[in-house]
Amino acid sequence: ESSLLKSKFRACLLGSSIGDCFGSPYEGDIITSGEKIIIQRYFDKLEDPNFKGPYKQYTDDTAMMKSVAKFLIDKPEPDYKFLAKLFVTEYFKDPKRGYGQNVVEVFHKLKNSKFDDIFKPANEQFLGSGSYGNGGAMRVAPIALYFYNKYNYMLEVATNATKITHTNILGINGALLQCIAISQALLCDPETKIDPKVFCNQLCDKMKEIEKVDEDDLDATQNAYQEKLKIVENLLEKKHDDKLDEEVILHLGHGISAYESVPTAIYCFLKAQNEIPTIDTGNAFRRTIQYAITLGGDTDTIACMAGALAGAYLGEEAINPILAKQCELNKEILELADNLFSAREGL
Ligand code: 8NA
Ligand code: MG
Ligand code: MG
Ligand code: MG
Repeated sequence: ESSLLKSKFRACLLGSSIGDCFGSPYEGDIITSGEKIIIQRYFDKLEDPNFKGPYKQYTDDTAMMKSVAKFLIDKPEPDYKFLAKLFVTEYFKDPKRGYGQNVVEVFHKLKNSKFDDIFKPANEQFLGSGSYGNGGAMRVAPIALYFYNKYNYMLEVATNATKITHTNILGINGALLQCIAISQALLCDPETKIDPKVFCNQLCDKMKEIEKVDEDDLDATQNAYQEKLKIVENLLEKKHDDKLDEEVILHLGHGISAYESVPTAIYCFLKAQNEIPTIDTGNAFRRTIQYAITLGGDTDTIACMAGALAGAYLGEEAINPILAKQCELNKEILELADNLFSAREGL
């Protein structure tokens, strides 16, 4: 039904930005069990209707996701030069939003070359190997929503939108995995519990197609995400204790590379559909974001990706409006989601 779909669009983009805004104060931290209690209180406060504090500010994750949404809304056909200009304009308008080092260099090169070849600057980074950061994945949500029923085209657009800044195969495939996971979550009925095994296996089958390479290309990264998804599945079967979080960090990661963060976000999303002993809330959306943050590391980006998945699955009813109001751009993000939904009509 179209009202459920619209609610999922709104919750996906809002969930993404909530994860970014709430996770950002903890970015780069190692979270001890004492700090997990502090994070529980932090969320309790954010849900308290009497709590008055400054907005939680958004970072590069939301800034770039906004540009991707605009790119789809404003033009009938994907125009990647337009997207590159949106990224660069947004960056120079407000550069202090925690962008990655490499990506800033790409923005300068794009600007100085007058957007002559928009894929060239990213291609030149890291001695030609390109960035494997999670920047492509953190901003991919609008593409997953917009093209959720045009699978092959969705992959093409997500690939090109990523390659403006990230050309390493791990950066691209990480963005594709997050994109596929969102479109899959979007199609799940929020009234029915997701079977994590089925969800992971579906993702794994799709990554098998994507990671398929020439037989003579024995690149060690060719099964990278399929292997990670198997670890996700295994970890989801284990009983929760403090040691398990350490295992998650060790085997899935919590870093700024796509490889060490996209599977982690998927794990957080699936795990949080059930109770987690260290997190006191009955709300699966909050649990997803809060759990992602308690893993530490690249908290804003992992919570952003996990939040997009939870929103796409659960819809807007699952997001406490009091909590959402603490997020700097909450109104603007919902407007973007509505415009994205409308722009799809006739597609
Ligand atoms: P990016 O493309 O600049 O990549 C991020 C970083 O990953 C780079 O600066 C490098 O250090 C490293 N990296 C990526 N590819 C390679 C490679 N091929 N060889 C060696 N090193 C490489 O930025 P992005 O857009 O992917 O963003 C990734 C993360 O950085 C996001 O979390 C974003 O919020 C940002 N960020 C993270 C932190 C943090 O402490 N976790 C702090 C500030 C910014
Ligand atoms: Mg960020
Ligand atoms: Mg940041
Ligand atoms: Mg980050």
